[in-house]
Amino acid sequence: MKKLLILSSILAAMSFPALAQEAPAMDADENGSVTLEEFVAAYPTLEDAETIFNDADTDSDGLLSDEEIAAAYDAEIIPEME
Ligand SMILES: [Ca+2]
Ligand SMILES: [Ca+2]
Repeated sequence: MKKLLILSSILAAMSFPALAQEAPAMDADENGSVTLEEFVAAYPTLEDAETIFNDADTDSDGLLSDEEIAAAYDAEIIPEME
């Protein structure tokens, strides 16, 4: 009975990760930056994903930082996640 209670509180905690609302699920390996591969994986139906990625990657280092992603959302370069 006690084990069941612990399990359900673990599951409840996992269902509500902090910042889930803020951080897009693009950074699959959660290393703080998004590669083109991760970007494409997050938007499998997006046409011209590479072009959009390069537009969003303002310092052209091949990675999207949190700031670049936020700016790209603001500029509507990246469509809102469904
Ligand atoms: Ca990553
Ligand atoms: Ca960049």
